[in-house]
Parts: sequence; C-alpha cells; structure tokens
Amino acid sequence: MTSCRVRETHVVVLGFIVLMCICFSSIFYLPKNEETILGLELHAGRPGARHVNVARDQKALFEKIEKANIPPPPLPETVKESEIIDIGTSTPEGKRNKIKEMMKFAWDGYRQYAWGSNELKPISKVGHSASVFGRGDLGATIIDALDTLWIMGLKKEFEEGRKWVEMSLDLKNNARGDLSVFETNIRFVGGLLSAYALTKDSMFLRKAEEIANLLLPAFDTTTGIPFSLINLQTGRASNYGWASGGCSILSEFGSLQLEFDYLSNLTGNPVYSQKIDKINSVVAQLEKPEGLVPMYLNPHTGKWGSRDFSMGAMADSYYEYLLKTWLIEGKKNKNYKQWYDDVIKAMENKMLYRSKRDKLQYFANLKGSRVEHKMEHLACFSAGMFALQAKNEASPSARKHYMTLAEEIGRTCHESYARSMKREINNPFAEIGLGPEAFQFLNENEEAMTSRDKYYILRPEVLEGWFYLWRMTKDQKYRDWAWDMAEALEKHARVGAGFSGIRDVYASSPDHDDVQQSFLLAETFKYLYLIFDDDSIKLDEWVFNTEAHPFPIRK
Ligand code: DMJ
Repeated sequence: MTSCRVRETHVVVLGFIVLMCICFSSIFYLPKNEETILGLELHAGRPGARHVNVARDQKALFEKIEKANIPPPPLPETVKESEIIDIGTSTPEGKRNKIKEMMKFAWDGYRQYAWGSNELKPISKVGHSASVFGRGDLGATIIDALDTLWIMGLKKEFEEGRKWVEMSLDLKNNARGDLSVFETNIRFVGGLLSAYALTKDSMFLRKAEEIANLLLPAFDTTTGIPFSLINLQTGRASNYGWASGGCSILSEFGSLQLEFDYLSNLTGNPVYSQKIDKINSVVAQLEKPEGLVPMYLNPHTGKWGSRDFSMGAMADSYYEYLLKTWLIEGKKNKNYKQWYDDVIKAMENKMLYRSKRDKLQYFANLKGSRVEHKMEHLACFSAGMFALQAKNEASPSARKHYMTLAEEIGRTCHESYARSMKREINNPFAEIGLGPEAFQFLNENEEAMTSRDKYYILRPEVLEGWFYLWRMTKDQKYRDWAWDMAEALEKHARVGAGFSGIRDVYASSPDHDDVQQSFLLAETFKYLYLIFDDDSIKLDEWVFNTEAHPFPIRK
C-alpha cells in the first residue's frame, strides 16, 4: 500500500516537472509578438536585426494593400461640426489656410469612406458615382484633386493620391458600362496632364496617354466628330438618344483640343492632334445660322441637329476652348481666335440682354427662334472667359469692351448668389448665399432671379469668373464675394464627412443632396485658394482646362 502511494507521489511530481518544463520552454518557442496580416508578418519594433525585417515587411505589406486595392487605414474624424475652425480670418494668407483646411476635410472624408470610388456621399459616408463615370470605381475624385493638393502644398495627401494612381488607376480593366468621353477627357486626361505639368512625374503622363488611347474608338465616325459615350470593355461608342435624335454635343466634341494637343506635344505622337484637326475642319466648313453655332451635330451626316444655342450647358466650353487654344499655343493659330470672335459677336447680337430694373446683363438661351430669358450657373464661366480675352486683346477698344462685359456678367452672377441671401417678400427666409443652377428673367422687363432650378451642386463657374476678374482688375470686391461664398459653403454645405450640394438655395435651412462632386476639389476649392494667392499659377504662364486643371502656355 505504502509503496503504491510512494509510486503515485512520484508520478504526480514527475508530471508536474514535465508540465513546468513545457511551459518554460514555450517562452522560447512561441513567436515573439507577431501578428499576421494578409499573410505577411508585422513585427512590433524591437531593436537590432529585426528592424531590417520590419521595414522590409511593412513595405511589402503596403505594396500588397495597394495592389489589393484596399483603402488606406481610416482616419479619425478630423473636425467635428461643433469644432469648425473660425473662419473670420482677415489676411489673404489666413483665408488660404482656411480654404486648405476645407479641401483637406473634403479629401479626408473621401479617403476615409469612399477611397477608390468616384465620389463621396458625405452624409451617408459611402462612395457615390455619377452616370458620366459609367458603373466602375475609377477614383475620379483622386485624379480631379491631385493638382489642387499639389498647389495647396498638401503633400502627404498628394502622395496618397499619387500612389493610388500608380497602383490602381486602370480604366481598361475597371471601367464598366458607358463613360462620357468629354468628362473622361477633362477630368482624367486633364487631371493627369496637369499633375504631370506641375510635377514632371512621367507616371502621370503615361497614365494620361493610356486613357486617351482608350477614348480613340469614339472618333471612328463617318465625319470624325466623336460620339459622347464609350464602353471601354467593348470599344463600342454611342450618343445619347435625347440629344436631338442621337447627335454629338458641341461642348463635348468642342472641348478636347487643350488635352489632346498637349498630349501630342508631350508624347510626339500626332494621333491626338489629328483627331482635333478633323473636328475643326468639319465645323469650320459648316454654315453657322446667323453666325451662331448650334449645340447638336450629327456625327454620321455632319449636319446640325436642332437649332438650340446657349452660353451654358451643351455649348459653354466650346467657346472657352477656342480662346484658350489660341492662348496656349502662344497666339500662333489665328484660326481659333477668328472662330471665337465670330461666334462671340453673333452671341452678343442675338443672345445678350439687359434687365430693366437693375440693368443686369445676361446671356439668354435660344430654342430655335424662341428666347428663353434664363441664365445658367454654368454660363457664368463666361465672365472669366471675357476677362481673359480682354487681357489678351491687342486693341484698346476690344480690351475695354470685353472687360466691361466680363464685369457686367460677374455682377449678374453675383446677384444670383446675393438674392438667395436677401430676405424679400417672396423670399422671407433666405439666408444661404449660394446661387441656383439657373436664374430667370421672366422677360426683358421683369426682374425675378429665382427659377425652378433652385439647386446648387458645388459648381465653380460664378467663382471662376470672379477669380479671373480679381486677377485682371485687382478690385477688392471680387475677393470679398469669393470669401462670402467660402463662408456660405462652410456654413451650409459642410456636413458629416465633407461638403454636400443643396437642393433649394432659397430654403430657410439647407436640404442636402448628399453628393460631394469631384469638381469641388478640382475647381471650386482651387479657384477659392488661388483668388487669395496671386503668385501661384499666373495667367500669362498657365491656361486652365474646363475642369480647372492648369497646362503651361507654349511660347
Ligand atoms: C465641370 O465638370 C466643368 O467645369 C465643365 O466644363 C462643366 N461642369 C462642371 C462643373 O460645374
């Protein structure tokens, strides 16, 4: 019995010793403070040789994350609505800093919640895409924002964007459905070319060329006038059914020169410029009704569609690109200036009106012979175009004439903003201070600047006009108006994770559309910043494309 108990005691003691040995040795055999993410080891920083692995492994991890298209790690909420920085800054530098903070807020929200999507829904905090981008996630906001980030000196953010472009921008494989040729050109090709122009980083040029090549099948029409839409997977191009029976649109096929000519110039490949020459030769030969250029053209027959004319949607950047192509080529190609002069003179004759009460000048739309006394927010870009023209005219009388017109249009467009702020009998709650999509003068004699198009979607055109006017005249009122707009954006458009459009600018409090358009970062914030910075992007050295991406003037 006793010997049995002794043996039992031995077994228990032996077992205890073995257990202790296992526990003790496990300290040496277990991995040391390691985590495995995506199959790669991440080591907590310890001194010595392991540091080399940390750096190597982290680099590999980040490369893997980028390749896998995984968003960068979320940021903490940057600024809570209750903590919005006081914007009562009085110096241009203080104002620039504030605009930079707004840009960073918009970028951070996109980065945190919608990285790689086209745009952000800043209230829902998810990605968003407009139909112009098709159905794929193409990172439109990243490309559109790059040059603004660079100009503002937001280097870390620029680097994040640059890396995404290098690793993940791939329209060939990621685009889905029909993309707008025009939007892809002005935002993607334009944004990348501008990033190249500012940084000389050849990766941007390579990507721009890649995307432009994908657009080329859209030009394979009987006339060479490109289609509006392209499916990059099938190469099939088409037009919108609603565009006067399937026509191509003036502002779209007429706003490719700046990007395509610059691309030919940089790459030495003439194919892009040749596409533009073809478009020009078709349009130049066509008869212009009373000197005006209609907004629809059939790409198969080479004939105009319905006789509709506008300074705004469907036409706007056609005029802008005529003037700017003349300027960017160092005023060498006189054809562009001649085409520009001809059509602008006709528009002044047929479409320019002045309201009776407040003497506000505006460009009306023409639908056939019917005059629509309505001016669009989009058409307000023309204040900037006329100011730029005036500055570059040789004759003093033309300089004076177009600068006066620019100032008049700038004032009218300002009034459309101011009247959403004025409490009047028909507008007792107004206080938003941002302008509507379009404003109406019921006829020449009647002043009523509201219209059914009451929404404001963060567009830049009114501000764009004041930016040029400030740079040309140095009249303080343009900076004041721009700052009022910045305050209105901050107060009424800033929401949870970014900035949102507003459904009714005349409402007592804003009802948000929950979309942060990519052009807010490409254009609106850029012009806001640059109006307070006279030393960046000088207008005798740079020309902005219609998405506010600057290209250098070729002298
Ligand atoms: C931008 O994409 C461009 O400015 C275009 O020329 C017109 N519309 C938007 C902004 O409003």
